[in-house]
Amino acid sequence: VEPCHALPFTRARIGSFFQERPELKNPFLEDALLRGYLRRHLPHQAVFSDLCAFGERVCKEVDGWGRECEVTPPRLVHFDPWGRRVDHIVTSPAWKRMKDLSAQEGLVAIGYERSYGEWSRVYQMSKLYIYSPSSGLYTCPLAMTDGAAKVIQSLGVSRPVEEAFSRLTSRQPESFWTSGQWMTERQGGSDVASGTETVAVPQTDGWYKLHGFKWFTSATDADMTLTLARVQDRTGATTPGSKGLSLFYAEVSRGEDGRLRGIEVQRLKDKLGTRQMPTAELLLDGLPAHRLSEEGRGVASIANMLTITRIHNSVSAAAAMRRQVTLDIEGGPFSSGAFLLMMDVCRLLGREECGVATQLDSHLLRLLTPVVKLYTGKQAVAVVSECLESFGGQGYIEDTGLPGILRDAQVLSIWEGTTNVLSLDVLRCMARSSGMVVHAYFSHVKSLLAGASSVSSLAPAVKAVDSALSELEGFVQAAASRGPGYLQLSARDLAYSLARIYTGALFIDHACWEGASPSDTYAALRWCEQDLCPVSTNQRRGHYDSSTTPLDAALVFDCLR
Ligand code: UCC
Ligand code: FAD
Repeated sequence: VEPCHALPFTRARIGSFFQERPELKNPFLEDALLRGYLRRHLPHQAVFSDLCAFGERVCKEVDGWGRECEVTPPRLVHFDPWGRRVDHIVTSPAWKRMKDLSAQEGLVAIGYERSYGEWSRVYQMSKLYIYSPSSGLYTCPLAMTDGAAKVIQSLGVSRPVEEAFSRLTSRQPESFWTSGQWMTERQGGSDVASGTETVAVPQTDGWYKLHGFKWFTSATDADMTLTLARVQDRTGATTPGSKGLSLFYAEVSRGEDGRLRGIEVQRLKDKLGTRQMPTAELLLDGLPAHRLSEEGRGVASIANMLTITRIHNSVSAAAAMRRQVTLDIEGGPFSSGAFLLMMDVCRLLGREECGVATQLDSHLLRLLTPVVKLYTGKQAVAVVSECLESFGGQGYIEDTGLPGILRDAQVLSIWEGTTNVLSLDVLRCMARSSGMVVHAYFSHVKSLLAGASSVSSLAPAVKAVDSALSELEGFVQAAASRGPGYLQLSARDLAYSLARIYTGALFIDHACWEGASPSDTYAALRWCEQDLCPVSTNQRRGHYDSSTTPLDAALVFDCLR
């Protein structure tokens, strides 16, 4: 008989194999593509030192706070012990530390200080990219804060929003403010033009009082918000549709009785993911507000906020994929593609904000903002899911922290405009620019390819992008004569094609750079092996023909039998 101590699985012995816990290392030092991109475009020692130090802070300190936010979700206290209504949203100490950190590290401020001119946005977004997967979703309030600052700056930093602007862009934790973005109401968040019921009642002092119900308000512990409402005339009437919407600024503050001024927090949402962050339903019952836009220009005025938050969304999507890939191995080309596309949009944003954008840059920024948001949002769910699976059963175990990444990824394609709605936004900007946006796209992709014409190792990739581009050109010309219905049916595939072809050109361009590595070339070749122009493939299959639509509907609703 073997002595007991030599036998495995006996008494207290539980076997010798333990799966290694994935260890987070400095996300800046671990990311060759990020460092390569910055070496190429923003080779400032101070930026590298800051990102390296921040990366160290993220893995040693901040990542733990992010986990603390996940396991200590916010809760709502409606009443104080004596029965008085307080509507207090209690957040974790880690969530509060995230706010201070965001100010100290300049996570919003960098975009407005513009110390690196047109590359300041690339610097800011690089920092957010490192931070996002460890942030406990604090990137959500930061996105809205950035968006609010952008709206105020574009409409004019004057009273009474001067102070708000300086707080939103402050590096001092004691003065730093975050903003909300209250758009969605119960009748629907995509079509805010018909879904918004909130009314703004003019007051004698020039301010307004808002009455309405906001159905989704995230990071509701914010200090202020931007929101939409319909101004009532003397008879109490309002204008329906988009033309009746105006943009308002409101502070979230408490009166002497401790109650929120003009707001009741109905409840916190019980969400699939993003649990680290409060998302509330709010009754606005006389919320004091200042009208920021001209009457009826609410949607056009908040569009700047949408641009910024959609870009932040893409940063988070690319970062989620990247983090999963560093913890595991799946999804490499997708995470790199998302990075290049997202960074290029940040580059364009920086150029526009510094007044150096050409017309082509501005058209590209308008077109690529919905494209990058919708494409990376969808990719993130697929890539994160695949990475989870590669951990086997452990990927499904809650206290590994892995499932939360998948839950959080799912929201990236819903908020800030769903995939369908952003695909329609692509059509909107194409239609309203009399062909200029499309022209900018084609000529920029061609110029990126031209730079690679003599690089033989990239020839298959160049050929693939070039032929996909011709197919896309053919599709756009043919679709123009078939009316808006045809384009709407193809809108998703069109947006995906725009994303894949443009990303292919960016991969090629990056691989041509003298500092590029062989793996950059390989990544370009791999990216370009996929169907780069699904809209053309599906057009050939007849997917958008009028005869196909009723069949598709029948298939979905199962009435073909
Ligand atoms: O979800 C939300 C917050 C989540 C938390 C934050 C997370 C941030 C990321 C963090 C990372 C972790 S807030 C709710 C977001 N809601 C949406 O995104 C709404 C989605 N729906 C749309 O985007 C629709 O397309 C609408 C609402 C914009 C459509 O409205 P209208 O009124 O029907 O649109 P119109 O009539 O076509 O356009 C009205 C004006 C036009 O300007 P003018 O009048 O000058 O011609 C348009 O050109 O608005 C302009 N416009 C735009 N401009 C419309 N969309 C845009 C745009 N995207 N960019 C520039
Ligand atoms: P709907 O608009 O009803 O859409 C339902 C479906 O119909 C979607 O698949 C959509 O793609 C599709 N659809 C809609 N219109 C069309 C069309 N014309 N053609 C084809 N398909 C269409 N909102 C805020 O304002 N502030 C916040 O802080 C905020 N935080 C959020 C936090 C979380 C966690 C979530 C999940 C949502 C949050 N939202 C917030 C709301 C979010 O912006 C909306 O959920 C989103 O815009 C979609 O609106 P909806 O939910 O009303 O869906």
